[in-house]
Amino acid sequence: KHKFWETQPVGQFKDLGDTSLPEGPIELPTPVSEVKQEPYNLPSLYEWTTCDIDSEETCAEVYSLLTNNYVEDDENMFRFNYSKEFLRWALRPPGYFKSWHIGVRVKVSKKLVAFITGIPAKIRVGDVVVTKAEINFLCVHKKLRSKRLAPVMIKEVTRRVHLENIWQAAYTAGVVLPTPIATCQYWHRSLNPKKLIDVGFSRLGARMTMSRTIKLYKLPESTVTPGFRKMELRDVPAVTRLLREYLSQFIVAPYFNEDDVEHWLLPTENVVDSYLVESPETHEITDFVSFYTLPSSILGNQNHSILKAAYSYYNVSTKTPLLQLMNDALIVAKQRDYDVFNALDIMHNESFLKELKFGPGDGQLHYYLYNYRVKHALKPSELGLVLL
Ligand code: MYA
Ligand code: JJ1
Repeated sequence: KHKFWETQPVGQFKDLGDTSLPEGPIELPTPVSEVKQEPYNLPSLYEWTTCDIDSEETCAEVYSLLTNNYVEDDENMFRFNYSKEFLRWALRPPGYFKSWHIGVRVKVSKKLVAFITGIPAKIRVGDVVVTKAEINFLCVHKKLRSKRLAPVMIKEVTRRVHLENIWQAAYTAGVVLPTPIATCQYWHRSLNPKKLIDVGFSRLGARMTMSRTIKLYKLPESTVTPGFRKMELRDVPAVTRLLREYLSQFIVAPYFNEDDVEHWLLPTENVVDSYLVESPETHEITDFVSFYTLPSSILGNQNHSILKAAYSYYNVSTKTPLLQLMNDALIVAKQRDYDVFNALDIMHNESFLKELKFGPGDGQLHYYLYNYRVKHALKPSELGLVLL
């Protein structure tokens, strides 16, 4: 059934529930000198390219490939539209490798027709800290689908990760593959219900009118938590301490240092937004909320072409109730004209989703590890990791 995935060091469906298998790496590393030195073979019309995402021209090519060919919902009404600034942020964290930003071009025309990326990151699984690659943005042009290009791209990124002496990876997908470590549900909070209904993102509920719906989702004009403000560079040490302590309660979570926090959480206009609560008395930083900006193209609507979506990222509550913190995040997102605020049912998110009028979406997100077995699948609430 999975001709490719059956050959890979991932948990196999047939091993589900076999508790005799040990937790940890499935295959042992080999010396880097024994890693295949040449790229995998592509069909003869295509060639590998390393994408220099710093180059405006290359970044625009990647942007356009993804904008026209990346992930859609199950009814093909919306397609992720990651911005160029977002791609640069997502692909250049501390210690990134340019060689892990891999494209495929048509030899004759040089047109970019496929893409896959890795970035290095540390993750903690139980008590074990693992250096891994996070794989994302796997995309094959619509006209080249089902030709088994994806397995070649996955093998090639694996080879380049191995060349850096890294042997594990994490990734997420909307499709079921062997074998998810967790399956999470998307939830959506309407901020601009009229537009969401007009474009088919949501529907008018039974016995609801448009004006009752607008009233239902109304939010205060301004945030309510005293000491709520945008995160700044000077906050990096305190936010790192807060986040590390908070993430230690989840079974799988990133293992962030200050450089990571500066890169991933310091606000970047239209990419990532972070707010914190600084106690007006002690000036202590007690709470934190963040979201990233990922618009979707609206396919085939006369009146609207872009859906502006915020995605819940890392949130920490120690003093302010998480419910209140997230309500303030919704208020900020509404002020900034987002149409919808999305969240997964991971970490402690279940505690606010229903009360803050999020509704379950029709999409799921499956989390995977490559070459690392976990004994039991995790509940979403045991997961402390957000991939972009
Ligand atoms: S998830 C986002 C994926 N992208 C999209 O959904 C965009 C729209 N779709 C496409 O561009 C294509 O449909 C893609 C497949 C490129 C997805 N993850 O070439 P094919 C398997 C993994 O004929 P195509 C993200 O970016 C499929 O089961 N495998 O198919 C994370 C089959 O194998 P098998 C996938 O449709 C990516 C084979 O590919 C996925 O033309 C993580 C068919 O190949 C998927 N999302 O192209 C990648 N979809 O026969 C893994 C299909 O066995 C990383 N397939 O069932 C692993 C870790 C690597 C590093 C390790 C380091 C140590
Ligand atoms: O956005 C998603 N679904 C929306 C739109 C559905 C349109 C028809 N298919 C949805 N809307 C309902 C919202 C409603 C608001 C009021 C309260 C009740 C709910 O459900 C879904 C997620 O739910 N998104 C996708 O399907 C996109 C793909 C998700 C998989 C992503 C793979 C990521 C790749 C990783 O790198």
